[in-house]
Amino acid sequence: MTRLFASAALIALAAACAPADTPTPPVAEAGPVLSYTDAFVMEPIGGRDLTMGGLTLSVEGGDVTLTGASSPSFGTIELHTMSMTDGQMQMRQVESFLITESEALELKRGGNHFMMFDVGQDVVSGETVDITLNLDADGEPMTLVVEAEVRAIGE
Ligand SMILES: [Cu+2]
Repeated sequence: MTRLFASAALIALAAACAPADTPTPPVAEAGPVLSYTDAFVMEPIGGRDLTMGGLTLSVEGGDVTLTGASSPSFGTIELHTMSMTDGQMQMRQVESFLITESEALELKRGGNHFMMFDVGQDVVSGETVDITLNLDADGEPMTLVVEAEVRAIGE
């Protein structure tokens, strides 16, 4: 009787450790997995032909580097940082941004951001535009298409 009880408890424990609905992929196939939130683009102000955008990009399973971005809605997208120079905020183009498991990449107004040039007619507040992110995962190129919401100033 004692033996039967012990076996049942062991089976219950084993079942709890390996729930059937969460299969574990083989380690060899597990690469970095990206996810994003808050992808946006600002509607250009006063007919200007440039604007900025951002998103929060997280990774699990390894570090990745964001090396660039492109979109049918823009001629060019650059990666920019903001820094204080002689008491003035200045932006500067950079080659890449690193994203690690412990530190998500946050591109936003007033900080690191996407800079967009040659803005298409479809970049209108309330619409969404697709942006393709080019990434590098330890030498392996990756892409991620994100859907960015177009916002007007004040939204
Ligand atoms: Cu900029």
